[in-house]
Amino acid sequence: EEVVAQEFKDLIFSLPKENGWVASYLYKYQGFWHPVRHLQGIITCQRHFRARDSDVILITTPKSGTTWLKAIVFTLMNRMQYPIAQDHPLQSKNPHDLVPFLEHTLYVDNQIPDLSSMNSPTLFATHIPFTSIPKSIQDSGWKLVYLCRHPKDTFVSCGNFVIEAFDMFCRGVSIAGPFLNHVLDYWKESRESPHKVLFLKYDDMKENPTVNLRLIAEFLECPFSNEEEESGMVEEILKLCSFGNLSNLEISRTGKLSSGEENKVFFRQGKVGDWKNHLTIEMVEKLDQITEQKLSGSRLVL
Ligand code: PAP
Repeated sequence: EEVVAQEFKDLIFSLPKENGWVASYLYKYQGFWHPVRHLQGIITCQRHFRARDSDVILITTPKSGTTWLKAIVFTLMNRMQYPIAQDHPLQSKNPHDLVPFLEHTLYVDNQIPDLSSMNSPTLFATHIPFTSIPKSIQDSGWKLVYLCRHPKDTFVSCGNFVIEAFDMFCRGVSIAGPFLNHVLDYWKESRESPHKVLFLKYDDMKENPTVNLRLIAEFLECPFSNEEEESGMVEEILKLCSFGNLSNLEISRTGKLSSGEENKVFFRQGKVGDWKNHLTIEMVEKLDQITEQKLSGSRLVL
């Protein structure tokens, strides 16, 4: 363990470092910025995680709608085991406690979990950028659902509107940033391997939730049967996982995650376009210009 710890310290000292605005410092590893604890988790995960063909991995950048995606996919994939009822796991657990993060939960603090006893297919989540994703995931028959959000709403959802934080976000210095590189890498992968990567947008999910839920179900090879469609299962899942429902549950208002964070921090407004209430015209112009430049030629429109 000491050897590993020393090896990690040597690595940390060799990496570019910046003052963070959510974490105290961010380190640039394989082209992306991470707080030290996440970075340690990523490296342990890269070394030890062995994906199985049936695994499903949900990928987001922070504040892109991770909580929502976890709730939806968990409910969808486990709909036989957990029918929608009063005792559904979402009634008593935050989605983050139902779908663990690889680098923040399972492989955090040098833990190496034994995943062999977990049910198959297993559902994991991560913010790891595509370049750093463990090789075993790339080599397996994994399915990956990526959810992105418009950079302006993502930045605002981070809850720090000071100009220094904004400038850093624009320079790409944010957790798992550069934000747009994270998005673009998965976008490209989804174009090259559409059967492996499903690319979703938060705004789109808000506008067309039923279409997107059916898309996810088909991608994960668990489409809704005619009976399920007729019984209103699609709408029921969306209602259970809606912002209005989840944010009002007792567990969301007063509960804490097993890691100690208060559940209420994951539910703020759940709306598209709140940036209009927080960003100045100059900020909007700057971020729009950076986004347009970065995405030009990619055929991705956010
Ligand atoms: P995390 O990185 O802390 O896990 P994440 O869940 O990715 O956060 O994103 C939080 C955003 O998703 C919040 O957006 P807001 O700040 O603009 O309000 C949060 O409100 C929103 N959110 C949480 N649950 C839902 C939901 N069920 N439906 C839609 N949006 C949701």
